[in-house]
Amino acid sequence: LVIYSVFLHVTHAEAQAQNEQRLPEPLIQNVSGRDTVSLDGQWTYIIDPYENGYYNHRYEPHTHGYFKNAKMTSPSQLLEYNFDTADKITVPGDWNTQEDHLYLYEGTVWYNKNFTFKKQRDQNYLLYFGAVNYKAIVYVNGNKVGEHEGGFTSFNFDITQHLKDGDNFVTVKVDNRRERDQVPTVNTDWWNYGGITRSVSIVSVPQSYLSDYRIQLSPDKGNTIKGTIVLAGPADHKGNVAISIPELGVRETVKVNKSSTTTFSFTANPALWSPDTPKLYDVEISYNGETIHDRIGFRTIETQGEDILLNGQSIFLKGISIHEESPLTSGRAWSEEDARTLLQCAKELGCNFVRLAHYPHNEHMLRVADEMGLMVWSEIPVYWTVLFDNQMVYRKAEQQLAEMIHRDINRASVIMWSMANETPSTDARLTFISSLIKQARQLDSTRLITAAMDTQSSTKNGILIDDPLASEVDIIGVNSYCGWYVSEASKCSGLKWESKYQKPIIMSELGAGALQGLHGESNERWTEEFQASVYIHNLEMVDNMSALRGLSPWILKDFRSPRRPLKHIQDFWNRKGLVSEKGIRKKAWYVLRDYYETK
Ligand code: GCB
Repeated sequence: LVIYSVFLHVTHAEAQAQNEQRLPEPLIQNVSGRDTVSLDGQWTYIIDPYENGYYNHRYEPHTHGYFKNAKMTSPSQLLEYNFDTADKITVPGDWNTQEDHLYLYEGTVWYNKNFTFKKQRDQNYLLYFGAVNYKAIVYVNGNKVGEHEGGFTSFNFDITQHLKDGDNFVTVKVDNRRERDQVPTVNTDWWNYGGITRSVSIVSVPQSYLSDYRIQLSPDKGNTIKGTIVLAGPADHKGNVAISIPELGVRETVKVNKSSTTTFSFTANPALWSPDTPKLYDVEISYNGETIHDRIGFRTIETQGEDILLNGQSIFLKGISIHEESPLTSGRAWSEEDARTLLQCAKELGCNFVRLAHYPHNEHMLRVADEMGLMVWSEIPVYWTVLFDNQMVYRKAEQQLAEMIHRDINRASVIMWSMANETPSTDARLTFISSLIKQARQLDSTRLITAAMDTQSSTKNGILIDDPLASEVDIIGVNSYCGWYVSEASKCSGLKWESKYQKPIIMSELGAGALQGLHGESNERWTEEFQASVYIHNLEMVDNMSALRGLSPWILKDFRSPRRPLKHIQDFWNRKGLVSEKGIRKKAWYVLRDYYETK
């Protein structure tokens, strides 16, 4: 499994101007378990709505753009930017909630950070970004080292040849403009937070290094741990990879030859990971002088008819949907503390499952979910109406899918990959998502595939799940807003659901909006009573769905959305949270919590 950061958006002119050919680089896994130098903290930034630091007045790429970080060397010199006197911004973090004038900004912002460095002999250095929304062009000491598209996945570039002993600087052109041919496309229901939204670090690796590994319980043999190791780097691959799991008495040596991928398997009897006993094992993997630390849980996941089996046992997924928004700072969430607060909130609701909507969340979320025993639905932002008949768009979606799977392949919590949310039932979309599914299964045959669908048909007394996409997935996700966008709450309990497919169903969304603290009758929209009533009736409804194996109502916490302008009620917040943006519980919280207590 080797995933490459693809340079999707280099125009001919750009390529000429930069005049460079770079080989794609393997994506590195588990950066927190390696030797790193953090570049988090204060950076300086320049807002550049006209991309003046990139293009000249003929709209050709500059050879001396802002990435050169030029300094005045004589009093007569004309220089119209200066990172040394520019304003400061914190990385990681979105720009929208750090500066009032950036709240609604969409466009280019240049980031710069000065740092000192000391190189070690025979080491290679990878500059790693947890995520940059949406497009990043990265320079080290004025030299372009690569670019990346996609706002929620990690990427890295080998910067060894550009890094010096002593003073260095890294410059990033970040552009969060929404475009029709992007993934996601222009139209979503969440805030388009721009910036370097996750951590940045320099990872030190040997000349031949382990870029990627997977270690998991064999799906078919209970007492076997199987794995793959992938090597990368400029030097030849040779020697041994040592894998140790001290608590299991495992000390395995895997011989590598020149080829970059080696598989292995060994006997072991780990205690299985589950929400009740989220057992994780310390794992150490050593190769060529580098030792990588991880904590890995072992479990199996499969479906059988309409059942979902965790470690061979049928389970019901008591879930909640979550956006990656901080309960602490009210911007994009990125920290371990954010992850703990959000997931603890889900635990208090009685959840054993979270749907991380609608894009890959930061790695802390998955690691904390591993620890807390929360099963995870992880998704790529193929949302609503991306350009399904466009090959380039497909490649962008596939790249994000590969990057998501690659990063979290060793997380026991992740039990399913979601390909899409609420896409229209057309032929082009079916082809597009079916290809994604094929790709996902190739990259990871050990997890389940799902997609959230809102394309059911009406029947005389209910709803029929008949979307052809449902025949492609392992678990059918259904988004349905009975009592909010359609019908009335009291009519929902009687709705009869049928499915053409013998597969487990998850009600991946249901819900209603309420302004926390607003009270009234249960038929008064925006009151907590209205929301609670929608929940009461929908929970009665889902109890009659025979193939239902879980739910993840919409949503844990109110979240920012430009689609929600209603003054004094929404004020640009989607109010379907069970808790307010400040974390205060609404009535519907207790309805769902009580329901989960009975399950
Ligand atoms: C949906 C979408 C979700 C929206 C939600 C809503 O169906 O999947 O992203 O935020 O409805 O509030 O309308």
